[in-house]
Amino acid sequence: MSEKHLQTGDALPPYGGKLRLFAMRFCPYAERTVLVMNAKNLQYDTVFVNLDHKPEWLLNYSPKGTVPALEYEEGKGIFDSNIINVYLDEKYPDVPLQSTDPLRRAEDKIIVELFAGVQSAFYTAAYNSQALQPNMVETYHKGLVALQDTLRARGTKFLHGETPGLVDFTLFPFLERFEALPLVGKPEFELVKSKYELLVNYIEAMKIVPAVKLYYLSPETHAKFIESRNKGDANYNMLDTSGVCCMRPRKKKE
Ligand SMILES: N[C@@H](CCC(=O)N[C@@H](CS)C(=O)NCC(=O)O)C(=O)O
Repeated sequence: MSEKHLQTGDALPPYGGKLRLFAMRFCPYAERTVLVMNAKNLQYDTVFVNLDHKPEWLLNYSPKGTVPALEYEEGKGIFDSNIINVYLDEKYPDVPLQSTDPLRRAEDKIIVELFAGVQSAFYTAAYNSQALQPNMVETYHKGLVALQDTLRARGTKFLHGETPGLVDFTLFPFLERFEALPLVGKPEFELVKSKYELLVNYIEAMKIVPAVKLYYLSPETHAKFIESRNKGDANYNMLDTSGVCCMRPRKKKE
């Protein structure tokens, strides 16, 4: 998979006959869909896009210009991580990621809904720190304590059960990024092990789930991206190695 982000003026690569995901490598919403597609063992292509200089064709798949968007058939797209993920789960039921119990599905949605305040505090801390208020740090920790309490009450390895489900793949991309906050000067957002033992163990267990491991990035890498974006020059292609190839060792001079 090339990690190069296509931008304005770049051509849309030819359709390869598989599902195709439009994403940005550091976007937590796009990661939700990547994890779901990996967990379901789906064959798919990924096209990364530069969100500061969007390719014109992105709007054909995502009218609001957001990622993720999924090309489910040539030229036809749907967008929004939650919409895409439920679609994928219903369309490809071999590896089901939601409970069959409607009440449990509703409870999972409530977990995601309650997490929104935590997410939003993260975004402010990472990308708009002048606007950060003490009550946002409080909201962040309250939300995480509530999440830990839910994990404890469910008593399973993951929120979904003994294997992760949609609810886990929806929250994890944010949990992955929270560990970068202390590295960008926000120590008050650290998940201190003594307070968050169960939650930290859960995060560690998620990191080694094969669907996650394939796409996981370290806190240091996330911190680098956050810092580049805050300097006004988001380094989308930080991980791209497609240009670094094919250098033959030079012959020694005789
Ligand atoms: N509700 C959307 C949110 C997606 C979203 O906001 N993605 C960001 C990137 S992480 C985006 O595409 N932003 C558009 C932009 O920066 O112009 C979803 O769940 O897919």
